[in-house]
Amino acid sequence: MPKKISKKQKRRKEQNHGEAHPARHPLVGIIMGSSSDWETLEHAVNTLRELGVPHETRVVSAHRTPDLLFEYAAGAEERGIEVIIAGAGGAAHLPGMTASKTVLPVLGVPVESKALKGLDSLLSIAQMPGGIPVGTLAIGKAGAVNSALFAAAILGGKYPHIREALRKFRTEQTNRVLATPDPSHAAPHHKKGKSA
Ligand code: RP5
Repeated sequence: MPKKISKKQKRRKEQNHGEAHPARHPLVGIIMGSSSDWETLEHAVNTLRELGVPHETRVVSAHRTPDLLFEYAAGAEERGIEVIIAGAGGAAHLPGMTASKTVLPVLGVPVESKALKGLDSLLSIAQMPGGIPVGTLAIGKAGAVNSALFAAAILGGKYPHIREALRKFRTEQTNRVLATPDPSHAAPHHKKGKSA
């Protein structure tokens, strides 16, 4: 028999887009190999903020703090994290090693490296052996933004308000493109090299 809920609970549920208690604890863990990766990963953070997705951010290095990496990855599920975004550059082992210690979905963001422009990061993250998947995004800012959108898409199956936030983001993006059909009249930031 369905459980009876009070008027107050019903009102709160309606305000919360159908969920009695929308999660306030971090659902997405964003980790990065170095604080130098922040200028890339901050785009993931900004996008999650825009979508209203609770998240946490940490520097966790596969090479410099391997024990912390194991602790973070192994404990994330128990702490209520549902998706991990891991960004790293160069010999980017962080996303793969994280994925090896958890069954949570891990999204890898290849950070653009100085020596090889992020191709090293991309291949290190994408070329996982069969059995331990890492969802690999594009190099740099575009990958960071998309990792957040992808995390929201995953969470949207369980949290209707996140799915609706994502739908709104997409509609607004479409409307922005349609609002400027002629690039010769566009604002200066539409010039080449400024997009994600
Ligand atoms: C990787 O090494 C990090 O993810 C970073 O992209 C790269 C360089 O780190 P720093 O030398 O700038 O700390 O582990």
